[in-house]
Amino acid sequence: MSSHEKSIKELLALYFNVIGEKETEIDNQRFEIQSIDGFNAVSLFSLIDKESKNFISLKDLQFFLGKASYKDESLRMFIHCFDKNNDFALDYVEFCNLIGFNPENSSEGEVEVPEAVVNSFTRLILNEIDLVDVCGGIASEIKSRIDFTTYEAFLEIDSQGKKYIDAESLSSFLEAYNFETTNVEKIIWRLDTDGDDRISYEEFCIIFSPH
Ligand SMILES: [Ca+2]
Ligand SMILES: [Ca+2]
Repeated sequence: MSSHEKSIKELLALYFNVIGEKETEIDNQRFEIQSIDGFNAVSLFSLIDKESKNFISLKDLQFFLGKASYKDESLRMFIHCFDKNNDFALDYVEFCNLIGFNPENSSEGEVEVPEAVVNSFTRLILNEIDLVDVCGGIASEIKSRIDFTTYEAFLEIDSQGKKYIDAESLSSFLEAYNFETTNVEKIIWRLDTDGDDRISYEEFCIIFSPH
């Protein structure tokens, strides 16, 4: 590492790049889980939802992860990423989104969950928690700069004034900092909460909210 302190713009580019790299890794993990013989989304959900509440809580995930090492706060943040209705828990559809599975393809049955599925899903959650930690660290660093304002940062990326960030504007931004642009769709998928394939200013503000 050089002693050069990164500029806000450099940190922003790094933030998006980290998401792209991690999201690619997680995406492979999602694919891996579903290709394991005996994978059944309903059964995996039921295994984690210990008391058949029809949702997965933080406690359920703590129990599922057992002795794995992670911070509870990061686990909570990770749940928040997939908790569309903000009730601090994951229902079946939110869970399916997490593993990239179409809930319409669910099949009945409380079959036993293969060990390989449990292990693969554990790795997926730990990867998700890692993503929360690394990105949270970079976002904190950005927010700690006294000359940072969310709107200026947004305009740096939305250089054409479209009022949203799409694959095109994000690619140009990352290119300017010599980062790969192959993962831009995955980055947008991660940060797009309303599913229009764009990052609006409101969605951008969520990343840097000053709580
Ligand atoms: Ca929820
Ligand atoms: Ca959006």
